[in-house]
Amino acid sequence: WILAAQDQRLAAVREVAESWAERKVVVGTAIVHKGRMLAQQRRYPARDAGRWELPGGRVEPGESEQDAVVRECAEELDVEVTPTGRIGTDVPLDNGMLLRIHAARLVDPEAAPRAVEHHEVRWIDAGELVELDWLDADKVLVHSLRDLLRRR
Ligand code: 9L3
Ligand code: MG
Repeated sequence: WILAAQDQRLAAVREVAESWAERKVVVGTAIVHKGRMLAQQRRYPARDAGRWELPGGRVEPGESEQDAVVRECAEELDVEVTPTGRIGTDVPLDNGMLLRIHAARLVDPEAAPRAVEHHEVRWIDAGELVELDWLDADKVLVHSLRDLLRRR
């Protein structure tokens, strides 16, 4: 029965791993520039209005995560970015998707991101990072993001 129990446990682990792997991904972007990171304040839906997030959105079918990062930053911030690698852990979202963060830098360091569809965009330092009213999912990543800022 020990072997049977082990089999059952393995099957359960495999089931969780597979369901996780099938989840759709929402990318978030940690744009770092001169020791600060860009945060944006949501305008909708109503329950998220006023709360802060990293720029990003759903990865479209057939699109790579890096392409989604570049597209979303162009749409939401009107800037061109280069993704440089993943940060932190995947965070499960209420809608069943996973939030996955990519670090990025501005292609043109002089470019000024603007809030196209958000209330506000703000360059924040490590101190402001821990104080902002983040969306629940983004809040999980605050420690990883602080490490990222300290490394740059
Ligand atoms: N979401 C959470 N944190 C983020 C981003 C970019 C997105 N940093 C959540 C909010 C929505 C979903 O993912 O429920 C899809 O994002 P969007 O298309 O509304 O930006
Ligand atoms: Mg978005």
